[in-house]
Amino acid sequence: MLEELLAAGVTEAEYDAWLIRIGEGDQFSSGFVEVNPNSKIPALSDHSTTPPTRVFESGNILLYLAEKFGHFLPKDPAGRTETLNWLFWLQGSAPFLGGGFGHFYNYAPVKIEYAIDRFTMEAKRQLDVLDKQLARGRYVAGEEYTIADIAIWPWYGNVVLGNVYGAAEFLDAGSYKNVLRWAQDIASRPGVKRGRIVNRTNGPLNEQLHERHAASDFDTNTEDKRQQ
Ligand SMILES: N[C@@H](CCC(=O)N[C@@H](CS)C(=O)NCC(=O)O)C(=O)O
Repeated sequence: MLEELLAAGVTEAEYDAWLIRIGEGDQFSSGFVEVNPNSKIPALSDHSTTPPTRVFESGNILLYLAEKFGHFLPKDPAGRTETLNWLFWLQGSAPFLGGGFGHFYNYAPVKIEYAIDRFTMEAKRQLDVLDKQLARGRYVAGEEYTIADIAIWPWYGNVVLGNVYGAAEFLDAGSYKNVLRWAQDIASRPGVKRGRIVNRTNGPLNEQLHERHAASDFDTNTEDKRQQ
């Protein structure tokens, strides 16, 4: 979202992205808990206000930034409501995809057939819902790129592009043609190409920017450069 705002010319969206290593428990440190008492990433602290404003829950972070800077959330009531329909849809659905399907299919140390079947069925049902919606327009909430796309792409976009869980074939991702077309479309956006590598600690070294404190970090501080 912040890279998209900068790409849209909002210079005030310049930001610091600090790395919170959840595998090492950084999310339980007192400083982080002050910003998000629920100890989950992402969390935002807006220091342009006095006192700083804390924002947690990814959906609320997107809404906060969209309203603060006036981008990616339609102003007309119908467009705004449809965008929020899909933003809230993502917040309700993603735990089934990540915590359900992703966990039992990919991460769980024991493979439980019933759990895999249950969450595969649900993940495919959600992909079908999204596919039907994307048959109606270029983006999730219509012809305009919104915070609904920004929220949904990292989950369902990455699944159909084969970037997470190694499950694209298993889920028959190619059959969700509209989701795939949308996922590829969004993947080509310059802001998305930059944003997806921020705070990333896996994958190719040139696609890992552990911390981002200035736009120039994309040129100088990716892990391939830091480890030279
Ligand atoms: N509903 C939250 C979910 C955030 C969430 O689950 N974050 C995970 C990483 S994807 C996390 O921080 N896990 C750390 C932990 O559970 O200790 C949001 O949308 O912001």
